[in-house]
Amino acid sequence: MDSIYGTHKPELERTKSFLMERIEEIRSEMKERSGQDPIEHLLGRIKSEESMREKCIRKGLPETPGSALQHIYDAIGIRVVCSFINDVYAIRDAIAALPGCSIVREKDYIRKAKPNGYRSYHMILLTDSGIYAEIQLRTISMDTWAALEHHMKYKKNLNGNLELLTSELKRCADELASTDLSMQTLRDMIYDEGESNP
Ligand code: 0O2
Repeated sequence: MDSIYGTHKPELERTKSFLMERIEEIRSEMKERSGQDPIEHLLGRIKSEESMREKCIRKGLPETPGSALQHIYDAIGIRVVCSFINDVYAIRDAIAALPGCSIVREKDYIRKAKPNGYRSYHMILLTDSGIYAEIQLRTISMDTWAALEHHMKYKKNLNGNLELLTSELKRCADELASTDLSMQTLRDMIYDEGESNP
């Protein structure tokens, strides 16, 4: 079977590397300025053939390179996981200012969480070479929660417990969000204190 990406896989790999290198540069600059690494970890992937085909079907699109590259925007997915919320927004601003690409769409699921408790900042970028990429920015807590919720979605035999699990996950998401805010406040206090007492 032909690839869902046609002959464009190398171009996708190059664009993914280009964007990840730019984010590493943003990371180094911020680290040099503040003395702290704003990123806990950075991941990039090309969506698997199977997952892209499944997404085309789900969206009622033909399983073609045109759908995968022009109508679905996350053939390239990059995840930036930060320790603190302020770093998420600082990196978002730096990505928005990058030459060589523009923002097509943004969703702030941190300020406005999804009803299930999902939190993350999503950006869809379009590079000057016409390739789309989805960037997800989130804190470690948000990332841990999303991973667990993702596993639950694919786990069978939860029938009886589904309602309880869903409401408990939502409760955990809200508690983690509140802890993220407290941790940010503590960090601000530690560093403000440090600056006034050199
Ligand atoms: P995968 O397998 O993770 O890539 P889209 O479907 O992307 O065209 P939509 O629905 O507006 O448009 O996208 P949204 O809301 O920006 O979400 C896109 C991606 O965010 C998802 O990709 C997930 O990775 C993640 N995401 C969104 N909502 C949730 C959620 O409730 N829980 C978890 N764990 N992740 C979520 P895919 O393609 O659905 O899946």
